[in-house]
Amino acid sequence: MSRKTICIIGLGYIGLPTAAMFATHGHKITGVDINKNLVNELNQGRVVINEPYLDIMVQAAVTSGNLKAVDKPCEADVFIICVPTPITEDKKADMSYVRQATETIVPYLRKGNIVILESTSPAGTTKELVCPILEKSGLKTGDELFVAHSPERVLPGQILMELVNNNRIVGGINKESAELVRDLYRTFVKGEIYLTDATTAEMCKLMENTYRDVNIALANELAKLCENMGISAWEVIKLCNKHPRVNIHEPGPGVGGHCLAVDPWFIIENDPQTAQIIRQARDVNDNMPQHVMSRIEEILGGIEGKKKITVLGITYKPNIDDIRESPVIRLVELLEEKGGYDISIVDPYVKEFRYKQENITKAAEASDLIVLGVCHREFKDMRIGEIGETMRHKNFLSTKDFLKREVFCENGFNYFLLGDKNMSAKTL
Ligand code: SAJ
Repeated sequence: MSRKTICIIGLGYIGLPTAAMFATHGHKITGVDINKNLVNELNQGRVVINEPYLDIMVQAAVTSGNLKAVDKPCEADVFIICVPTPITEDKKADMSYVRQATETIVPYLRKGNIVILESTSPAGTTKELVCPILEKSGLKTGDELFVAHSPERVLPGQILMELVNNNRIVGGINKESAELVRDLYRTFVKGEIYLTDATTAEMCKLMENTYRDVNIALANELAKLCENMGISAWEVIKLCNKHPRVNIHEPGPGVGGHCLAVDPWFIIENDPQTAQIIRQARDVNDNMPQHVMSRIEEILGGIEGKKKITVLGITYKPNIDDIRESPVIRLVELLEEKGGYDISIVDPYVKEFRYKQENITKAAEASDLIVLGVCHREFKDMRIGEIGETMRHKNFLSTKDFLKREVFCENGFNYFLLGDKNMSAKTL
């Protein structure tokens, strides 16, 4: 494809890697963001988000002159909208950023331009919200202005690799739009690119994340069932997954992040009467921190007075610094609301957080319980014997089957695992 000028609105977790990718493949990119600090840093080749190798790629893109950041859109061949679509308190899609972003590009649109919505959006957004705004330019969408939804599908922690290798869906408002957008992404996408209509593409994105959310809810329900039955959900899952058509997900303290805990609500909002399973799954997953809290109360039930709990890991998933919608933080809030707990937190990925300490042994001093919230790789080989020495009561509750139970038992711990019978050193 010939060299294009591309204006990318929103330089967050998706917009920035996408901008860097297009820029290092020869296109000329203007990145637009309302965050002045981000714009300034970027123009110096610096990145404010933490994603492996992104800093190197952005620096290369800025140095080459193919990427610059500004705070207002400008004329271009292509416009890509990558702004957030959060949910409101009452779980409705907040489309204000998409609406605003679309409005800001209207004065710069010219005949023959391409507009792509990448933000995860309720089904129907491209046709019913974006296109009517774009037509204020006087250009006819589908004819003079080519419009598509092409959802991002990348996993935080491996964004650059997945941008290139994942299959991609392009949903055009008509065939020509879809084909033009496919040709553009071909610049760097090595995976397959599948064409469809815009509303189908929007629903695909929502359903991919909903599929995962519902399956995690199923695993969490299994965890609770197994606890009641006195067997291990982890063993059940391991064995079930030997079946060629079964893939049970992992239970855990809940579902976090800005995708799985959000996107299913866009489907529910559209048709709450029909989206029954999706709604229940959301409730099951949202209730997991409460479930972990009950297990904590059970374990510490016999201890009088104030209790100390050390929490290991508070991000929404392992080996990243993102704490958005983290279920472990919800658990910390539940402990605070309940009261009567001293809390200490260790998380090597999070720079600052209340109760945060750097060293596990120090943090665990005089603790009655350690809770493993997130399986950061740094926790794999912690010296549990040494840590246990300073604790008041040697209790360990793991929300994931990540560590070796035997090591805890050898060191005199009561080891508890979410989704498993209440097994302690004494009952082993
Ligand atoms: N989790 C479980 N059990 C599991 C898997 C995950 O409890 O078996 C939890 C994690 O601990 C975490 C949450 O789910 O709290 C979400 O983590 P994740 O790794 O499943 O997904 P995200 O939110 O980081 O990224 C997802 C991805 N979607 C799918 O895998 C279908 C990614 O490809 C999307 O691009 C991203 O959402 C997005 O931006 O929509």
